[in-house]
Amino acid sequence: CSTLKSSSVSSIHSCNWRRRKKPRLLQISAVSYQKFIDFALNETKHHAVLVPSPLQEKFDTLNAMDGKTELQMLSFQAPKIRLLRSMYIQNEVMQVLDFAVFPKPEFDVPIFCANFFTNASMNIVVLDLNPLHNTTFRREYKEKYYKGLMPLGLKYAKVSDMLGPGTLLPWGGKLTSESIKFFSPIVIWSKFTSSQDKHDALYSAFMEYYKAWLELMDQAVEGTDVSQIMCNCEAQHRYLTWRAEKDPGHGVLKKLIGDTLAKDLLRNFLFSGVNELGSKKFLDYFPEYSCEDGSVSEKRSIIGKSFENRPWDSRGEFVGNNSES
Ligand code: BLA
Repeated sequence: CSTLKSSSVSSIHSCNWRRRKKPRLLQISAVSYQKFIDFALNETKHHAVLVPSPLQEKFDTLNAMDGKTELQMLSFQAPKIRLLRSMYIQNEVMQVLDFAVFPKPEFDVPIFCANFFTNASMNIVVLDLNPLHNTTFRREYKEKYYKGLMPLGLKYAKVSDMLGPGTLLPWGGKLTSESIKFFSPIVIWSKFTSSQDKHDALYSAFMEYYKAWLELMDQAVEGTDVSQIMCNCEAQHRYLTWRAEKDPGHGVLKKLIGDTLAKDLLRNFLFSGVNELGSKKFLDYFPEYSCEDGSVSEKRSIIGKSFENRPWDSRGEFVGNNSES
């Protein structure tokens, strides 16, 4: 199926199908994340001198085992950016973007994170400035970065969460509970069927969030306190360790390029730094995943899924599941 049904077309009241309004169909080929990448790279060039990352030589274009899917990888670095990398996957029935920017450990700026998965029936979207430090316990970190971003977050949260179902980028419902710690109060987490309006809203959110991130980066002052830099480094390593092991995209990648290549891509490209920024292992950070024989549990979540609704209030205070009925 190469067409997507717009969500607004079901006319269940009509008893005569012939008279139904013609559904507005969105071709999967009409969804392209290429323009997101082009925007981000162009915009970054206005703020920093990007140079290709050494990773670019090894990770460029990959053809999947099905002979129909292409994976395109891009990677850069800049004076304040340890790694800007993008992976764009496309075939006739699927479009995936995984775009992230990791600051150098001298900077405690959040990690820019855009993960969009689109197939014929569904879009799964995470867009965020992932905090390096916990925004509930490290109040000063939350103040420093998210206080000023709350209006932006609210603009999209209002559109998404407060007007009820059928609106632009609604909260995606329950998710792996462990993931929420890696998200900020302004995260856009959404699941929706494709429509032009929703894809336009997503592009606009992406542009605004990315510009906001670039401004944080512009203002960021290089840390000189060694213990602070080490703390940033460990926070980034913990994040990379989590994602290299438990990211929900693993299954799709393994299917496309096989276990060995997928693991290589995850550890040496997408979450590059996991082998270099620290020596702790997954179970050192997340001991609850330990099996009796000392191996890492294959489960994605130990706690299970939660957060039916957005677990932050309009001031960005974590309210957990309180808002659930
Ligand atoms: C689903 N992707 C999800 C979900 C989340 C994310 C929260 C819902 C399932 C869950 O609760 O785990 C994304 N989770 C994130 C992100 C972070 C996190 C960004 O913890 C960051 C800290 N998604 C991709 C890529 C692919 C992909 C590259 O980003 C495929 C190559 C696929 N994501 C994908 C699929 C699902 C999904 C297929 C639905 C399947 C599932 O829920 O297991």
